[in-house]
Amino acid sequence: MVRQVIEGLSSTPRTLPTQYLYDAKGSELFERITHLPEYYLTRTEMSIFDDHLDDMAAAMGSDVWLIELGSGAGTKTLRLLQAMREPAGYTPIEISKAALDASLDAIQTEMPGLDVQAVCGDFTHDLNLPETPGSRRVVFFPGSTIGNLGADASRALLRRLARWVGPGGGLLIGVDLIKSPDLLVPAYDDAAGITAAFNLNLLDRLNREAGADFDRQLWEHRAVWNKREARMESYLVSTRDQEVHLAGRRFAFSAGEAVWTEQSQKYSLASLMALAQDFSLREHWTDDRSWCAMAYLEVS
Ligand code: AVI
Repeated sequence: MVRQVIEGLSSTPRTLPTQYLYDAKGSELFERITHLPEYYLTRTEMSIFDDHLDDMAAAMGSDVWLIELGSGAGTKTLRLLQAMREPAGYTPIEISKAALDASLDAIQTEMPGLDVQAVCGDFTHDLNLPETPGSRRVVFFPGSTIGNLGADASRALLRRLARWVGPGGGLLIGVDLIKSPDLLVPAYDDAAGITAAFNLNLLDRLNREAGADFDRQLWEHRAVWNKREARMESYLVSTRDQEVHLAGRRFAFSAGEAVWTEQSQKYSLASLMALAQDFSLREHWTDDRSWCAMAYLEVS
């Protein structure tokens, strides 16, 4: 963490590593974000699920071993598994042991006969997956989480997923579609300030875990729509000239200087498929307003 933070604060523009937004407090704040009136994403994806669950299960076919990336609470997954025709098994991949255990409890209670082989780990790294002989693998990756990775990392992940599932294997992926900044900016800068608290919590974590001395009162959250790159960008902006210390180093910030903490890529189907070069688009589903999409892709 210390190495990554020093690297980020020494680069131009300055950055802080996105993955550290999700400590216990950050995960709790993100859960609150998903219920905010301005944050349409979770609700909209759920409506696509409600309307098209059976179509998704049908597109995936039978005898499928479902692999889920970042399974979290796993509410959608249980419904998907129940809609699938005799799933061969289920592998949730989740970095948080506590979240993994909670989702496994729910699945095992509701579907006691299902073969479940969980992996506690980081799906952005190569992992050893359980053997799934005789069944087709489909990766389930909802929530537009791919949008937080950046183009290079998401391309690399999609390439790895294609290897994991192999020829004929699939990917059911949820993405947030390009839309007006009038909707996007409030979604990432809500009136109640929960997204601001989520972003600022990163500073508390770096103080606690990396020995930094950020004063969170001297920083502000900012959300910006980058039209050219089709992504929302979150920053922490220094409200005055100040110095921050970390691991024996001194970082000077001027008033108004912005440190980039997160990106949320927005997609068209074409831009998604340009990243997912090993896959072909089989089917996709959207909501009434075409705000979000679930796409089913297969390795040809
Ligand atoms: C998890 N991820 C898809 C969220 C997003 O919309 O990019 C994270 C988030 N950051 C601020 N609000 C939500």
